[in-house]
Amino acid sequence: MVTESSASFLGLDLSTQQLKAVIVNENLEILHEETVIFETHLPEYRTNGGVRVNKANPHEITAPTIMWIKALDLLMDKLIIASVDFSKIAAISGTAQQHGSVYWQNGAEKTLGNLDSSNFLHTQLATSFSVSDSPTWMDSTTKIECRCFEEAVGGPENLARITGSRAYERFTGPQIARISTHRPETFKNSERISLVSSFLASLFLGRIAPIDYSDASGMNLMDLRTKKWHPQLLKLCGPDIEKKLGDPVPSCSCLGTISPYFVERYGFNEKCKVIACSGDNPSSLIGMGIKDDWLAVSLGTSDTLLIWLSEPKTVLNGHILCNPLDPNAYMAILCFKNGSLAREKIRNRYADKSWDEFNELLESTPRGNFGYLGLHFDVEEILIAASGEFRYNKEGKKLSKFSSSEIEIRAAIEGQFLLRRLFAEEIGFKIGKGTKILATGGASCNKSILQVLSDVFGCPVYTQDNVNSALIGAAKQALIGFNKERGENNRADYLTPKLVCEPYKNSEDMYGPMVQKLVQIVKNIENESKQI
Ligand code: XUL
Repeated sequence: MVTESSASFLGLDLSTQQLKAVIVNENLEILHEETVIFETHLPEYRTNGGVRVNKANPHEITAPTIMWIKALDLLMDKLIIASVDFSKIAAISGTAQQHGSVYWQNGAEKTLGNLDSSNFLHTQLATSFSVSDSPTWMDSTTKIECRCFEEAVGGPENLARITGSRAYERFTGPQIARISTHRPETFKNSERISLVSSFLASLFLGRIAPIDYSDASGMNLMDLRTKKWHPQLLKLCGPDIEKKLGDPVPSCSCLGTISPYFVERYGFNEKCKVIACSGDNPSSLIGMGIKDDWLAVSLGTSDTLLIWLSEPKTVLNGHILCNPLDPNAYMAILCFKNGSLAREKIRNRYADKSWDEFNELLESTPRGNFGYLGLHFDVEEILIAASGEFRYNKEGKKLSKFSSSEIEIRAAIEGQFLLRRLFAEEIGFKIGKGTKILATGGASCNKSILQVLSDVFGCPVYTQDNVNSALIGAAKQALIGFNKERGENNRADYLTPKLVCEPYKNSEDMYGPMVQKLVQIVKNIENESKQI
């Protein structure tokens, strides 16, 4: 019997490269953590970083669905070896890469409900998928379908207003439409279609789990405001699609109790609750504990900004999703491809590959950099259709290079954060007295870089110890869902961010006008790139 004092919560993260589990207590203190890395622990599936790129069509990037299930079998064994007492787990939830899709073969739900607890999941579910390689978020094969989605509702603006995003190739609606037109028989033989998150929940539930509102808003299919599938868009996905998808449910809903398979095989309590799983970005928002006065900035290979919004804005750049913590609120995601790789390139070129030297040079230049600004798009940027290096002086005149390494370094870092601020404000982030930034990801350990972030946004910057916010978010979803089911409120915040730097007093006088200038610069860059 799960008692109040002994209850623990299991969170899973089915991401592109690995499957992770964390077990926490009611204070979100970590009791156990285990990982299965697809490429190294499951080499038989021959993936690179967990995915396969089709040599004949490099836009097609998939992952073997059954590999994810075998990873769960392995992960459960690792948790047994770590002496986890499964009977104490009161609730389970999960997070997964967004947009990817899973196609269940006719009859799969019956198999899922009648699993033999003496055998692995992956052997029993080996023939349960009509599409053996799941399209992932990295896939970009759906240009044609994207056009159809936008045309069906009168253009990209309308699609963004209805679903939160203009059509994106990795979004699940266009992905499903591609399968139904290219492989109509396969589509017909698909009893149900899941997102990767709802697929994960289904394994624990023993039946096909519904999709939660937040992850559903990454499909170009759901009306953000009504939380219902949009009929005209649904039609583009093929016959009987409504039945195949099922109705979306509020995030953190309790879906039911754990399947007998897990009770018999691992000794879970039969009352253990399965809470709706979600996408990694919504789960990160939960894991970081941010509220409406916070901006989360993840400084990784790419830089991602998560923003709490009370109203959905219609923008062509970025994504608006349903907020996983508040059904009346929304969240925005802004993804910038040129993050750490661009910072490292600058370090290698101008600071002799040393972060110490880089920081020294960055700190030796004045804030505002005499008006010199640099934008480095080594790979084509997502929110600006451009690639290349761009340098400007105070008057907005284009230059081919700056006069010193320190000016190059500050220009590049200020350029990155000014650009992030421009798009964050455009999508509805309001910088005010109480606004704060939570920095995560690899570069968040660099205080000199965080100081520039703080100055450019005019907000204090915090960090927190727990790095895998999506995973901790999944465990928190389990806790939230469990408490909701018992009619109890949740404590708002469990994690305690640490203040790292505060903006200098006059920073807004410096950077406010620079953001304004950037509006025209971005327009010029886009026009230039169109002409090439
Ligand atoms: C978000 C997106 C990625 C994936 C990564 O739109 O495509 O962040 O969720 O797992």
